[in-house]
Amino acid sequence: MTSIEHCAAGAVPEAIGIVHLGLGAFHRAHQAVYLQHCIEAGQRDWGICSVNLRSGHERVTTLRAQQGRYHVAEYRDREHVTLREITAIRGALFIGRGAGEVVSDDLSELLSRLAMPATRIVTLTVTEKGYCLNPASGRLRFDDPAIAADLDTPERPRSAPGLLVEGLRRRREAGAMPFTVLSCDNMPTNGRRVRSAVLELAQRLDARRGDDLAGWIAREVAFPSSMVDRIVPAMDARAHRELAALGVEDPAGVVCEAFSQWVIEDDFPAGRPDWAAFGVEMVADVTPFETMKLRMLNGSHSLLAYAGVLAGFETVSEAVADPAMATLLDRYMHDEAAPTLTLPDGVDPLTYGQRLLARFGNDSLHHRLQQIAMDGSQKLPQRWLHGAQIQLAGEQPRIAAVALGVAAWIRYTAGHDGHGASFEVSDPLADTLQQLHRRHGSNETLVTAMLGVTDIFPAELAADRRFHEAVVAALDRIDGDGMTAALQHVVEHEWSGQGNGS
Ligand code: NAI
Ligand code: CS2
Repeated sequence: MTSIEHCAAGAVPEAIGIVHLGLGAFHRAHQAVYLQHCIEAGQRDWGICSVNLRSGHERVTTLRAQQGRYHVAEYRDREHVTLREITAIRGALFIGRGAGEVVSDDLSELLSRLAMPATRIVTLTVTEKGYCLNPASGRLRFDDPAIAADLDTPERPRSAPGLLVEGLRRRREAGAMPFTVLSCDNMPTNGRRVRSAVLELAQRLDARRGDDLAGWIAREVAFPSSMVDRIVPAMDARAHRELAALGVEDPAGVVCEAFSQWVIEDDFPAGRPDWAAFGVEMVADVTPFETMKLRMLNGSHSLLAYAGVLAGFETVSEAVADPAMATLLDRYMHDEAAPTLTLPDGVDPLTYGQRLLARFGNDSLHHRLQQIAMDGSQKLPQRWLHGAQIQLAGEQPRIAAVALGVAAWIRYTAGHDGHGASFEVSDPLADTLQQLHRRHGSNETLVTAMLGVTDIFPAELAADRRFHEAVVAALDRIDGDGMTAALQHVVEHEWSGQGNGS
């Protein structure tokens, strides 16, 4: 019998103070929930106008039809759920095209909204690829079609960096104070990354227009970094049935875990909600939190995703229930990731890791491994590779789990799961990776070619024989004996005799 705590919305925002780019599941279950608390407490100027670019037109129309009202079901476990009603999203816009045609275009409205002084913060969850950055270097990709288009028509931008640049240009023109830009995506130093993307684009445009917008942005605009954490699986028919079982028919509803964390650098010259009153940690430097979360949580998630799909599992909770998989994650976190971190004050890596394993085991969520496996090219550097580089620079490098992970990712990118079924690899670099699979017959040359993709792998890591050999050996084992046996081999040979959490 599930016990349901109902939290009905008691207030609606009176003004829109935040424009959000990326009206996905995570935004609805994380940022909007924190803002709901603020609004309920009387901070009524912090309503959100949420925007989808390129994809998610349906979500915008659904939310509009519900006047922005929807539900979030937060599961502690199967027996305990909190059902919240959210009214924080006051506007929903879409700018994009469907099948080559404009399906709906709220661009003018969005640009006006960005220019309004009432808009004091622009937040983003556009996924890693939405920033149009080279994942390894963090530099803006001028060859990205969205950036190339924005360079041609900067007043009609379509990319996230293009919208920020044009929005800020309009603010400067109107003599308005700039908005603060707050990235809430899983990227290292996400504030600095979005800042450099915006500056690079503005500089290129300045050179054409004889302007110094980039100089103004560099001086005037704040780009605090943030660490966000809450597991929010993509909504599917099963999750909607669960909502229905709680008595909620809500096409815009979201199901997630009860845990939630948000750590933000406190740099908001134009003002901000009093988030700290509702559990948000406002800090001077978010780096230790961000690095810890990316390597420990997201690094483990990616291990589960690639090894798990090849081993025939479908969801996170199923995969982590496998003892060998749980040992792999435990040892990865403690032996490989934790030693590379400067931990935030008071955080014990052992406890943090054990809590992560418990969260992964929450079987009230149906978190598909294929969702996490998406866009690996954008995720690997910050989740595994930076840590592996630190390990390899040390005296006793521990890289067995990451090497197994990279080998599993390589095999995964061929597009066949543990049951032999084919799937489409969803990744901006999928074509490049699949070409490499077609060109290289032996694992030795395939690994060399894959590690040679400089958009993902730093040259120094690709050239490290120890890393290369470990990946080839793991890939040979996956191909020869299967994923389950390859996993068992690592667990027995690398960590035999060590219990979980030791
Ligand atoms: P989602 O699939 O529900 O939404 C993705 C959003 O990104 C949509 O609004 C989509 O329009 C937008 N988007 C995708 N490609 C884009 C592009 N090229 N340019 C501009 N916008 C683009 O995914 P969800 O769950 O909302 O996650 C989004 C991001 O939030 C993640 O990539 C991650 O960085 C962050 N996040 C997600 C968590 C989760 O558990 N779902 C937890 C912590 C962070
Ligand atoms: C996941 C994350 O999809 C993924 O790649 O690793 O979105 C994860 O669910 C969140 O970061 C949890 O906070």
